[in-house]
Amino acid sequence: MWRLICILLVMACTPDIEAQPAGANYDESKVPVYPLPDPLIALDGTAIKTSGQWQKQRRGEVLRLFQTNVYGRSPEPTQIHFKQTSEEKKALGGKATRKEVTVFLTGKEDGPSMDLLIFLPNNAKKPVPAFLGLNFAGNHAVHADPSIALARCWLPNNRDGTVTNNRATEAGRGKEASRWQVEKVIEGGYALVTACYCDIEPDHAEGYKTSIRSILRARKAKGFIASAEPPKGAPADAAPDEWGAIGAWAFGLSRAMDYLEKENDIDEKHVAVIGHSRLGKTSLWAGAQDERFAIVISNDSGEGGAALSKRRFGETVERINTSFPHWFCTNFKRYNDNEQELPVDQHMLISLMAPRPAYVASAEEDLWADPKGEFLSAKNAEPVYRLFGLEGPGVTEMPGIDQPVGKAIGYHIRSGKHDVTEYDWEQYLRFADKHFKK
Ligand code: GTR
Repeated sequence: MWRLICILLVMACTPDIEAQPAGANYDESKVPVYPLPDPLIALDGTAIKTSGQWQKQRRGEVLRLFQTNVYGRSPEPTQIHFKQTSEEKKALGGKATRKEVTVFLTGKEDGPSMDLLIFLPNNAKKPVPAFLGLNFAGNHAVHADPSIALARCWLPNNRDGTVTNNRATEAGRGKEASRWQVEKVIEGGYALVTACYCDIEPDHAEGYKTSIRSILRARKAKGFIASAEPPKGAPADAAPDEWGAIGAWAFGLSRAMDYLEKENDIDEKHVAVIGHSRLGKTSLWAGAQDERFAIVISNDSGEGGAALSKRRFGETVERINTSFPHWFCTNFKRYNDNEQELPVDQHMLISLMAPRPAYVASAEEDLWADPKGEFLSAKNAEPVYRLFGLEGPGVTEMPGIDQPVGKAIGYHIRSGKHDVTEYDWEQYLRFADKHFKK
């Protein structure tokens, strides 16, 4: 009886811990000693002291380390072709123009495609700055507007009836609206551009078979060397540094950007790329590779996103590679339970955004994503931003709950759970106003 009472007492006192997946370390005192690789020491030992040296020598090196060890190499950009499928000039009660555009990723109408949903503010001087991000549940889930086309792609089944037989249903309309805050974005004078990530690759271990990953590989993969062990979540003869699903989704974001360069109403020089969770990992990897993204935002991206892997707090490399064998390249599996051997950590991914503004956000109850590790990544990217005369988070200690900090690198830890909320969007809009509307 006493034992039961003690267990119940412990559970009542640790609600955050109980809300997280079991079997992970949530104890700060168990974080190992973890020397971080120095972003400012090049592979040949040169100390990087100027922004010019960073841009010429070190940036490319760091990018290659992430390609080789974490996300894999992406193929060359393809030539897209696109078709507008709808336009409503009086959307959101007249406040916005809503468009839908299909982007054909290999330029061919019988090839893979993604459906963009675009909201443009009617009362703003064109071209407008924009937020671009992938969504989890289909464009129709982003806003309840019944004219938005239902997602056509494979989606994970959901017992709530929003997806059956891996197809979207009417019940899913507006399901993710709180995560997108369309009205707020429009009122702020920004466009919102989104597509469903499963358009680019269905999110499961065999998703590559029907995605752009296989289609481009058939054309371009000659240079790849097969791995010793058959990889999971990738073709049997995949090279150890061949791209995974995160690479494919990031590739999709870059192709969306190709379209935005052709969209007259959007100012392509002021596009912020945003993503939540696995799609936050994706927005970071897209922003690292494609410098056209003028602001890069990571919302609760955690392991393989903004969080430092070497801390082994919450989700670990082994856990993520086991649950999601298709997300990263095969080489990343070498670091299962072996994070200390990683030649990079995620502060170096944030560094790749410099001098462009970046924003990292955490949530207090999202220990699985390691909020402190996310903050430390932002903080340890600061030396690279300093080469450009810029300040990062600015503070030395992690800020309190709901107290945003930072100049060129913004950071906040919000109260509440793993999610994207109105509060998060308020911070991103303020950050974008500061940098885009100077
Ligand atoms: C979790 C995964 C996290 C995060 C999250 C999400 O299951 O462990 O890395 O990506 O999914 O995307 O919602």
